Amino acid sequence: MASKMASCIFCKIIKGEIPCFKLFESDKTLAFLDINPLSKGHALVIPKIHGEKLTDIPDDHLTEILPIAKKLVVATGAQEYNILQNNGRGAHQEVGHVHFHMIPKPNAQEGLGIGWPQQ
Ligand code: DGP
Repeated sequence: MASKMASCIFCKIIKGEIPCFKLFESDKTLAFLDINPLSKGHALVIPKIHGEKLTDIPDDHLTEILPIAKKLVVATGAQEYNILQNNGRGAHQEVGHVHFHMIPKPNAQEGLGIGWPQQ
């Protein structure tokens, strides 16, 4: 586990070793813009504790995730959006640290950026 954490991109983002456009942070949760967005405002919400799949993460490290995803949806003004979470290579997971995508639909973003902190 320790070696996986050392090489984990999202653990490096959490530690501030790799920059990100931060949207929310607490002791257990981080949200930031996806580097390869499917639409403007595409964000990732992650538990700070390292785990590859959802089943690796203790329940008490997941409690903020969906409420934060909801807040980000509201901040974008999007009326249509996807919340997506991939587990395993065969399920299109590229980064081996649990993350929830919040993907606003491209045609519903008039409010994008309002209320979001600058990096
Ligand atoms: P998934 O296929 O569900 O594992 O999605 C991984 C996402 O992570 C993908 O949309 C791109 C994003 N991503 C990968 N590396 C970085 C990074 O260094 N910074 C940021 N902000 N996002 C990243």
